[in-house]
Amino acid sequence: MLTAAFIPLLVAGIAGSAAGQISGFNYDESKVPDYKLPDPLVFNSGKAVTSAKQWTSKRRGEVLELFRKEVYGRQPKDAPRLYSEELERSENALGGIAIRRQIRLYLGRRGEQPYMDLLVYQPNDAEKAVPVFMGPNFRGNHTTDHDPAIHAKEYHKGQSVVMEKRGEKAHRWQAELIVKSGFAVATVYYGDIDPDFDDNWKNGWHKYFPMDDPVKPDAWGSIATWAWGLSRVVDYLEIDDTLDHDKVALIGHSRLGKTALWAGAEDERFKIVISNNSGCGGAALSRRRFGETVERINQVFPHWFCDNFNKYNGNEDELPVDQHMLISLIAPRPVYIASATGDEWADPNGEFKSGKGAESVYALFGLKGLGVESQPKPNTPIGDAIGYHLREGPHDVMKFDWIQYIQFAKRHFEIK
Ligand code: GTR
Repeated sequence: MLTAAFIPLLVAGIAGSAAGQISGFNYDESKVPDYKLPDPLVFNSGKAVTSAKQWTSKRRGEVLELFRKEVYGRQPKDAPRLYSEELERSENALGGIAIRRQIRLYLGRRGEQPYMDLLVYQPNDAEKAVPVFMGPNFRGNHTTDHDPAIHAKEYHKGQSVVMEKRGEKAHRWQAELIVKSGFAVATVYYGDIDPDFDDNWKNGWHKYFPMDDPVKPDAWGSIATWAWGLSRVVDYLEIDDTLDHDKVALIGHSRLGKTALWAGAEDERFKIVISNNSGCGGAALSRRRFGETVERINQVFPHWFCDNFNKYNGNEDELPVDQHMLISLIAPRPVYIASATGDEWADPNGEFKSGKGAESVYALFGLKGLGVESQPKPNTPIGDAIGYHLREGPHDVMKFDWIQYIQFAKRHFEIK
C-alpha cells in the first residue's frame, strides 16, 4: 500500500520497496557504524549526575536546551489567552455511548484566525472527569471517524488543499474502543497549527508569531510549532472540568510521533507520551543511520527542524544529544515507544535502543524502564515506565497498538 508517509519521498523521486524501505539507505544491522551515545547523566561540565534532584533541577534543563538549540528550535515564551467556542454537541454519539463535542479554540480574538478545531468524544455515563487520549491528526477531524456529524475540512497536501474521505483514518483512532475503556479521545488537525510544507515559516501560526529576518538558526520549526499547538489544547483541557487534565496521554504517529515526544519534553502537563512509529528525529537514534538519516530528513522536510539541525547532516557523531535523551526528558512520566515490522525506514531497533538509553534516567527515580536487554519478538509488549512493542505490519496505528496504549494508560493512571 502506498501510505501518506511515503508520498513526499516518491515525489522527491525515490522509489519505495519492501517493509517500508526506501532504496539507497542502510537496512543491514551489521552495517550500523560504531557509535558512542552521549550520556544523559553527565552535566555539560563533565561531572556526573547522581540524583533525581540533580536531574530535575539542572541536568534536565541542559538537555532540553540542547534540543531547542540544535534540533527542534525554540517555542515562544508566552502563550496567548485562548478563547473556546463549542460549535456542536451531541449526548448520544458513537451509537449512544459518547458525548461528542466540536470546539473551536481561538488563539487571538474570538471569531478570527488563528484557531484550531478540537473534536472530543467522551463517555456519556461518566460520574467524574475522565482521562484523555489526545493527539493531532493528519487529514482533518472528519477522517478520524465515520461519524457523519463531524465537520469536514480540507487538508493541505503540500501547497494544495484536498478534501479527504470521511473516516479514512478511523482505524487509527478507535474512538469506540477508547470511550468504552473509560477515556475521552480528543484530536486536532495538525495543519490548523502549521500547514506541512516549506514556505520559510510564513503560514500557519508562524504568521502570528513572526520570525526574525533572517530566520534564526534556532527558531522553531514545524515540529516545535505543532508541539506548541498541542500545549494550547492542554490549556483548554485545564478549564474543562469534564476532562481530567491531570491524566492526559499524548499520542502521535510518525512525524506526529516526533511531535508528541517533543511536546512531552517541552510541556510536563502531558502525563504519558506515546510515540507510534516516530523514527528519525523521533524515538530512533540518529547515530545508527539505519533507514532514514538526519541528512535525508532535513533535505526532504527542511521546515520540520530548526536550521541548526543541518549541521549534523552526515555528521551525527557531533550531535551533543541523541534521541535517547529526548526520551529521558519525559522521565519520570511514563513513555511508550511503538515500532512496526514493516517500518524499517523508522529503524525499529533504534527506537527500542533509544528507550534503553533513557533507562538510567528513569532509574534515578527508582523506576524500571524496558526491563529487557534486546528488542522483543513481534507483538510482545514489554516494559514498565518505558513501554515498547514491535507490532507486526505496516507503518500505521492499528487496533493492536491502541489495546496496548489503553492498558498502559490504565496501569499508570491507576484506573480499574
Ligand atoms: C516520512 C518521513 C518520516 C515520517 C513519515 C510520516 O516521509 O520520512 O520521518 O515522519 O513521513 O510522518 O508519515
